[in-house]
Amino acid sequence: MNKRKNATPIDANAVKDELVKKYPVKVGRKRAKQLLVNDPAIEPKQEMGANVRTIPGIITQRGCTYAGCKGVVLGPTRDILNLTHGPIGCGFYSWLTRRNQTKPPRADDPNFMPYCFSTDMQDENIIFGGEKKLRQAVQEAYDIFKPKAIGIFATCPVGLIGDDIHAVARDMSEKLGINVFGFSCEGYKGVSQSAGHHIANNQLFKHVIGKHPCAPQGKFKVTLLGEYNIGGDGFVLEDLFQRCGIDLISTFSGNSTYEGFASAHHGDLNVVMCHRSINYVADMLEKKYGIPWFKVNFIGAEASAKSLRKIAAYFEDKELMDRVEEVIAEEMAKIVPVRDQIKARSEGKTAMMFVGGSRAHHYQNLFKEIGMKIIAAGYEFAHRDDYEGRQVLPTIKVDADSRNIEELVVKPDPTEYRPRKSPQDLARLAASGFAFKDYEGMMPEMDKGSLVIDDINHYETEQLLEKYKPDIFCAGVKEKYVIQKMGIPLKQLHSYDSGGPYAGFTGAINFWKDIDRMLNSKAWKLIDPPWENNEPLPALFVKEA
Ligand code: CFM
Repeated sequence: MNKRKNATPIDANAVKDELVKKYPVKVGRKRAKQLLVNDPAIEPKQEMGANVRTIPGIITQRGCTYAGCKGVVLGPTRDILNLTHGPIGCGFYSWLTRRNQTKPPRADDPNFMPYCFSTDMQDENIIFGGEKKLRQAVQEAYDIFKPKAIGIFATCPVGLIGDDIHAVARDMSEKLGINVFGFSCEGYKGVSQSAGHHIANNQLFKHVIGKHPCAPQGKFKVTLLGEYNIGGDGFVLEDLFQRCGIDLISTFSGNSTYEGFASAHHGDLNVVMCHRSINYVADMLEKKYGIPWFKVNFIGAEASAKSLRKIAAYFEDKELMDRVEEVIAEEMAKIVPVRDQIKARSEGKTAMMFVGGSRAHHYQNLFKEIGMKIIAAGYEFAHRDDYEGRQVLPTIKVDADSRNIEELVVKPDPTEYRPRKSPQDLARLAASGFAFKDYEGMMPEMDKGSLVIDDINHYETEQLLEKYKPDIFCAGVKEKYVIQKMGIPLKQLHSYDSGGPYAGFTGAINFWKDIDRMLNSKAWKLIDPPWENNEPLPALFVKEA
């Protein structure tokens, strides 16, 4: 047995109390609302504190609003020229570090992703204003690349000095005759990158979606929302859909194009992968164009099979259903031997995962399929609905920070609204077990007694590792090396380290093989974590009166 394993089971409530007690009283009170010992059966349901400001001084895992807008939502689109108006670091650090991939079908198709565009603001632009420089940059970008659309992204200093990026966008759009639009996604605009997703999607909805008049060909037209082609996940799904005979007309926004966004209103179904970043787009597409949506999950073999079956059942087409079953059978024949072989080594091992706004939930499936146990999980920036389920939406308190982010009022389009299913069809499908517009969230699927922590910080992470000694920890690059120095392997669930794809069936095999290697590497046992040999240095966060 691993010398670092605990002999007795851990009392999660005691761990929670201890974590919270270490803080100054006011801070502890706030953190206690974001730290729960899960109990899915309890009534009334547990309420998770989420989407609130990180307390200053705490080392959070979160990113900024600009990152969520420019890096996450628009980053994977290859033919919109994304121009950061700001200091060079903002553009540089949001450029491809997420490993989002793209594949233009022809060699001469536009692909701007290998470039990082920025106005490179200097002190004099901050003092005298940067609009002139921005105009010049848009002109220069147009002259060199002739894109069909340019997106302008505001960074913190732009908001502080008051440059009007939208006025520049309007003028330049008129002058150049292309679609130029701005994103007021200053880093401080919201409490996390989640606000940036919303700003990005609102602008796409206003300026791009619905602009392409010709409907793409296809019998079963689907748009995939919230799949960002990290490590090639989107490529796996494109292939899977094609083999099943499902026509993927648009993805938001993995391997995406301007035309794909502009054609999304021609789809007959929207399926949502990452609920956090895009659920409002699904709602708006339904209201404006009459396209129903439901949640899917292509992380995990069982989850992928279930999602494919759900799509086929929606279209109520026997041929499609049969083809989907054939593909699932082919894939499962490859999955089962690998899964069982790895499961023999991984069964009963423990994992913790603290990532983003959807993967801390989705990846639990992959671990469970190889018999592993999730002892603690949490999101960086998700909202209560991602933890507790969408039924809590009407009860979420709108605070000053969320009021800061525009909520679009959407009405049925006078010419393009066309309900894809009649109310009777929807009711019949619902009666057969279909859950439209629904997401149950992470907590109902987690074990009783597991810890759920929102916006975990570095201190809490270290404490969890020391107390629980999990077999693997999943987070991002900021955490990776600190945690590995403690003798615990860390799998990056943002960029997948250098691995992936992890979506669909082939992705599941890739993931299990990577996890198997990490769990069974002897290297970790050679590292002595600091708590084994060193006396802890006593310290207080602030001196309490
Ligand atoms: Fe959605 Fe994402 Fe995520 Fe996200 Fe992200 Fe990401 Fe993520 Mo990193 S859109 S919420 S802002 S699934 S970049 S592809 S991995 S934190 S869990």
